[in-house]
Amino acid sequence: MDLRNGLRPLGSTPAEFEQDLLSNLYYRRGTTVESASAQDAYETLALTVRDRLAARRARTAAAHYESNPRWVYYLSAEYLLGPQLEQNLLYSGTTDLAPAALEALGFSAEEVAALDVEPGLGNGGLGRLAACLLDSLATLDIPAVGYGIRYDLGIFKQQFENGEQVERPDDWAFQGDPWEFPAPDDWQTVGFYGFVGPEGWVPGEIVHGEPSHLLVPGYGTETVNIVRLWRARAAPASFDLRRFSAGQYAEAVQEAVKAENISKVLYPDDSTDMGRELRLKQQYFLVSCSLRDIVRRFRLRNADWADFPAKTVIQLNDTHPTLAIPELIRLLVDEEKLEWEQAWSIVRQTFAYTCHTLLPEALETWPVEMLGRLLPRHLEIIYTINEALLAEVRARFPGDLDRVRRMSLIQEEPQRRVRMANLAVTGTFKVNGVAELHSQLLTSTTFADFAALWPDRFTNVTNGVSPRRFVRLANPGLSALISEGLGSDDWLRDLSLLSNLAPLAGDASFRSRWRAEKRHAKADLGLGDPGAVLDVMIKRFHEYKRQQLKLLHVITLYQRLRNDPARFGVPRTVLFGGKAAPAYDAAKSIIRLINAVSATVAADPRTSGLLRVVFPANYNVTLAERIIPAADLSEQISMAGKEASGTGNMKLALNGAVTIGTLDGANVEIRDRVGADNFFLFGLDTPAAAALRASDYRPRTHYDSDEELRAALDAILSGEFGGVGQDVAHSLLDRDEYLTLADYRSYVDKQDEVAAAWQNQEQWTRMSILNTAGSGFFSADRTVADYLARIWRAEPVRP
Ligand code: 7GP
Repeated sequence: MDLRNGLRPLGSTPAEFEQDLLSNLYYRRGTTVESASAQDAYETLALTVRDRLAARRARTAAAHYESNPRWVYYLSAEYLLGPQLEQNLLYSGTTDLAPAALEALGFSAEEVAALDVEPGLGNGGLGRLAACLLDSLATLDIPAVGYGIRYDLGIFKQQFENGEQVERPDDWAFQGDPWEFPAPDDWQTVGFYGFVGPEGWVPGEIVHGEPSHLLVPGYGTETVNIVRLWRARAAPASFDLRRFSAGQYAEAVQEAVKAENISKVLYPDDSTDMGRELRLKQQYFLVSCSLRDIVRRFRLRNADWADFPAKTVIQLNDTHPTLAIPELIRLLVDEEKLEWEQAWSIVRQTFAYTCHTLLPEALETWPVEMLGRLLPRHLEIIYTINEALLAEVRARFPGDLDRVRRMSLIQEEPQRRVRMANLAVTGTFKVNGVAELHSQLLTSTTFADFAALWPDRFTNVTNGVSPRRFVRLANPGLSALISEGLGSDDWLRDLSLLSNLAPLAGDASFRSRWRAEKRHAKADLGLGDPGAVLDVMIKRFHEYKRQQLKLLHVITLYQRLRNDPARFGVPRTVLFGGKAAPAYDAAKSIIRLINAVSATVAADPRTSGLLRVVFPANYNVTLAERIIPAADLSEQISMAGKEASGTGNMKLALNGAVTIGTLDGANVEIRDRVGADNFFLFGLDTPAAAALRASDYRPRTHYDSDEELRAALDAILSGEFGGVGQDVAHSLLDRDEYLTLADYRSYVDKQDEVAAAWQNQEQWTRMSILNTAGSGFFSADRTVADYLARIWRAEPVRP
């Protein structure tokens, strides 16, 4: 019998949906209508929706098996998937069925939706990009699997105590996660430590990797892909029964606890030495489990290793999974007994690497001593790769010892360390940056030596975002208006169609409806003053992103309000959102100062109705989806040459926010597409910023010469804002690493233009519509199409 066709189809009528909900409540949840809690209702709804996707998953897997396609494997230490319920309702076509069925159980859709906890398995842009790419891979019917780690504790919950960030654990799966399919029988073993003997590596410690997967449905297609997440489990033998019986309870579980710590927590920061070995263990754990799974999947339909690169492309999401390169060599040479040359050639045709940064301090390196202790065989392999690399460099650039030193996989001074980015470039066939400017800077600065050796290896793939999550789900009102304006909702699968909105910017009645949608979104957020510009800066806290520049502007506005009201401009609500790495003191000081300024401004009756500073705690995907639709002004004000791309900038522009920004990252491309008239540009560009940095930059000259800047910094220094923030002011006056003071005047003047533009609401709305109309390029569907054309070369398979 054809089991696939034997699957009973799940109904799509309200009665059938209700029936399924009921039977899931009884048979799978094991409870009854009378005793069902809201949590029961939520989990039962999740199961009912998930079943519909699982049926599509079964058909997808069958089609994949049938066609034995080329696979795209995405290896990422982070995924910021966002809340699952609303997305899966939309993608399974059950959004309209759920409320009535829940009602029948005695629950409202809202109270049930509020129980949907987002899996915060990532820090920021890199993790959210991974989630958007998986969404688009499924939407484009590409056979793909995402691999990651199922951290018990995701990105910390941010709370403010006396204005300071405090971090609380995020036990996101405490009640279980109804969306995931655990497969405890499918575990892999992972080794650590030990030694290299004549037969190869003999690990000294063994940990099990237990997978579970989440469904990744495509939009408007049958395809459902998966993301497979690994969780560390102690081998059963690691429980010491003898000690337990002797009453030594802690000692009895010591080994098991150590093993399971590997997937305990997502690292919110890698800037401290503490826990670094554990982080390296996490990276190898991810790589080892995933490669074994990839090989198992290859073998389902293939026998010959020579076919591996044709059937497999593995994308490394930054350097965190770079150990996959030596690990695949180890599997091929030590376990499969291939020759080194063949193994190296397979590796070099299989992996590709995406770099997500321009900060030199964010390029990972590991102490040789640590890596060699944890993974002795991998260190040998890295040395062998390095010998070949350096031989090639010497042959191409005879006598250029400094170049050899720079390109080596091993940094010698001040401590011997393995340079993971160099390894990633050496072991892959393509390396991409994430925006045009970023990719140019990678080849002209970060990887200039490698680009000289292998120019064809480098390419660009500009980031994109999911229009389903960040427009359709986040902003249903505006989405309906867009669909009406365009005559269909085809734009959700072809975002370039948004360009057809441009003529509607000239239509006064369309503009007034557009404004009404912005007003609704603001009211939903509880920031309902429609007369005030909602000025939004949402992103991780980092000095290069320059939240401190926005804050200086806020202080200047506050001082104008008191001393020179004529220069104040228009009413504003300034909204900050974001987390700082727990060990990043300078970023935490900026957070504390923002909260202090917010309190001072709120306590001053003169600001009433004119200036507000709000900073909701714990910015995450859930909150982003509420803030982005409401925003009027998008702050993208990093020091030029530092932000690789940005993706919040795209989400905000797509939802009709107008950007004030520097020529950095993808801002450059956004401005090109929405038009220079619809973008507020300020500040030094990359060459000017680099030149100033290289010169004898004196931030104090700006303090001395600019009265408003001086007043703002003096206010901080004098303790006017709850007595905090002096450290922020001193750091700006003494060092100003990211040229905040140099860009202050240009920024504040540009903000005055923003205020003037806001006074003409018709003109502003025109700009807003043209931002949406011009942003169709920034769909993650286009990003995936570019990855396919430039790197992956995989074909769609439709179930
Ligand atoms: C971020 C970049 O900072 C951001 O500009 C970019 O849009 C995003 O990746 C997606 O490409 N980088 C990270 O989140 C990160 O952790 C460290 O980078 C390597």
